[in-house]
Amino acid sequence: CSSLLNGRTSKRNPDGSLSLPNENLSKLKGDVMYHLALDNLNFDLPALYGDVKFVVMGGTKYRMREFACYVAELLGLPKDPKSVNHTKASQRFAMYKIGPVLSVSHGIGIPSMTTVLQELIKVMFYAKAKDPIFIRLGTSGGLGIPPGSVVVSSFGLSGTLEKTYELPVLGVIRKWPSYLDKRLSEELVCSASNFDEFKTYVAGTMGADDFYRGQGRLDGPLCDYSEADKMAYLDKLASLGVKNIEMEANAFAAITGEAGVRASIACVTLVDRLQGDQITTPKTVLKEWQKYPMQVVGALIKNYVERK
Ligand code: R2B
Ligand code: URA
Repeated sequence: CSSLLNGRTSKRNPDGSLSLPNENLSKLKGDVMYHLALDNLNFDLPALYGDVKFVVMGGTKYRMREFACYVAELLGLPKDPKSVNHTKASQRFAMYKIGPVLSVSHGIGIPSMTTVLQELIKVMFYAKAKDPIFIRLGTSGGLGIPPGSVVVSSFGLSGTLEKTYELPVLGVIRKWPSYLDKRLSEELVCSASNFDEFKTYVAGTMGADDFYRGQGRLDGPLCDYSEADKMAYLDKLASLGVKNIEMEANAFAAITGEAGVRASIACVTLVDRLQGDQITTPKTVLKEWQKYPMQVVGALIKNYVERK
């Protein structure tokens, strides 16, 4: 596979650093990234994060610490010496830095994820990081594929079956396209070909606003549709090229796209939603499966570091 990591979009400066279109930022005396407990007056962001190439995000603090340790081992770097959680003061999320990699938790769902994502984009902007790549590592429910498979997302689909991210802004519903970087996903698939333990698919991913009814489940505390309705919905998703459902994909795709950062999503599937709703696989097995997207992204990062 060839290296495709140096693509550009028009939103970046010639040196690859981000050029954000929000003119209000230049009028601020200082900018506080509140949920990361960082700001650009008291922290030397270029010195701290100017060398970051990969911002890897995932739901839980635990998983993102594990990913940081895994990357340290892979790159032969010391494990985050004092287990430094760079955002500890925020008491919200966790952020670890290993060489050119930031490993950051984002919680569950679009509002939590987009809050951290937008602050991380600003950190990369102030740090003048060159061509930073954003990747979400996640878990999901699969559609007609074996649990324990990896899906690299080509687009995010909204709960209303559009390839968009919808947000009410100033009282009006706005929509942005939710496609991910094609070449980066090809690179991830190429990395995945190093592993035989799991299958990897490139497909659409639905970003639902809820785990239960929002994903057509029958097992929530509230349910007002039939099993036939659920199956018709899941079949419709599958016919639109969707192979997995999680809770962030369309927003992650849209915000990174609008900000001009290259991005991809690699999720493991924990259940085949065409077979059931509950995740009954033992925790030990789930923990093993959650390593699969880490291995895929880890291989991509190692390849980049070795070629540099
Ligand atoms: C996948 O798993 C979480 C819900 O269990 C959510 O963050 C997601 O996208
Ligand atoms: N995460 C989700 O959002 N849905 C699933 O079915 C599994 C994990």
